[in-house]
Amino acid sequence: MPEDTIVAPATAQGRGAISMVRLSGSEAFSIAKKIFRPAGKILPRRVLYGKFYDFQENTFFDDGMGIFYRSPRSYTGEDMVELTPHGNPVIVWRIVELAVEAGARLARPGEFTYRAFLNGKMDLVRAEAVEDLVEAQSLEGVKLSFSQLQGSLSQKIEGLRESLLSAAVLLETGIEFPDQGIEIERPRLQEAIREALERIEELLSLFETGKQLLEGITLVLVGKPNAGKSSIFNALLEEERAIVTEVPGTTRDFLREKLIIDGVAFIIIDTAGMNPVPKDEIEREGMRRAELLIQESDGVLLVLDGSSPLEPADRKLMKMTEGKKKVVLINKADLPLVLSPEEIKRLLGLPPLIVSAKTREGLEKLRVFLKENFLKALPPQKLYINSRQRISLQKAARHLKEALALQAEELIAEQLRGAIGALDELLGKITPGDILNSIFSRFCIGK
Ligand SMILES: Nc1nc2c(ncn2[C@@H]2O[C@H](COP(=O)(O)OP(=O)(O)O)[C@@H](O)[C@H]2O)c(=O)[nH]1
Ligand SMILES: [Mg+2]
Repeated sequence: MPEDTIVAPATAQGRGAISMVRLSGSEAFSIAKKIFRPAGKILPRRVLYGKFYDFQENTFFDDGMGIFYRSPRSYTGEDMVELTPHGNPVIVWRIVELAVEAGARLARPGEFTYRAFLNGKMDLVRAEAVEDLVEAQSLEGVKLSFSQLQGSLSQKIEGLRESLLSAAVLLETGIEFPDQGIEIERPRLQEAIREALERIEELLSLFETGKQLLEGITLVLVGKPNAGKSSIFNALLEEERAIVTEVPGTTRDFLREKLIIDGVAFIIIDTAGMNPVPKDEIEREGMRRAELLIQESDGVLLVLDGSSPLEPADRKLMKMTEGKKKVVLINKADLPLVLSPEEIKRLLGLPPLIVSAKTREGLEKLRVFLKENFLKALPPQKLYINSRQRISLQKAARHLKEALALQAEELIAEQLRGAIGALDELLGKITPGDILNSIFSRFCIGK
């Protein structure tokens, strides 16, 4: 079936040295040739210099490079052209317009990758890795998604699927042809299932780290009014983002900023109107929201004012953040210290860091501490799973656990098939269309 030809800018909007427009589909070459006039013969997969031609106005309007890819040797697996004019959105959109005029259709977000998936160029896991690679917030996240794109997870899943499939086939053959003497060794079967289950649980354990590396580790600044939360927020980010005032409780909304420490992204959140001893409904609401934020975060930075004694507000926050991963900061170390670090350590069971947002004393120590304490160990094999993949793996694990508890061979075979189905779903072999649509429409490439 000849697919319609799609076109879209492949680079982000904005000005720069160059930009790229991509075309894919059966008419990609003929449409591109109307707009791009190469100096020489068109050779596939070669960088060609040429001029951009406006066939409506009969003028040349730019020059640059073009690459023509013959199906199936292209990103999408279809005939594809990449045009690289100068980086001006006016030029980019004129090329897109002309391509549409010549018969192409504007691509939907993610459609190039969707076509690559449909044409067997990549499975669903790799397609998702493309999106993660573009969205990753830190270098570690980039490395991780690139490794995923290379197929590290896909290969693991394929391997699992193979071993479950051969177990299922063996079982089913034994059931269907009982007199052929196919002996199913139950202990070996159990062992195979148990091993598969173990490998799945191992993959499931990667979820959190992957999320942290790709999206960043969220940390909420917690402390009574005037403890110095906003000052620390600013000092960490080295810019005056949050409003620092002498009137307690003045920061009105949540501020989120990204902080990269050695290639790892942290999302630091400065809370609004956090007052653990609320005076009115607004402050009560602020506190409710802060509590939700704390629950959802990966950890908290508990800020104490070192220049004044502990107050009920401090104790309340300590109680509220009990069991949460945290760093305790004794701030305002440039002033005479009233709080005793030993007492804080005794109260909270962990040694506080002594800092000053004003002089920046101790902030470097804080950065090192964050990097070393908040990231769960880096995954040794550079694997991760996203929440969609986690659901499929959980489903597979449930089937395998069920299989281990069963006696009748028919029933065990059925559970194995269920587990294989869940893995197929993960790889996109049998994923329903609406799920695929929602996955690919998230892509920002080609938008
Ligand atoms: N001396 C001193 N003052 C500080 C320090 N950190 C914050 N402050 C002051 O404490 C007050 C409250 O700070 P702010 O960051 O707005 O506190 P928040 O309510 O917790 O966000 C301001 O007057 C700050 O200048 C510090 O390290 N040393
Ligand atoms: Mg503040």
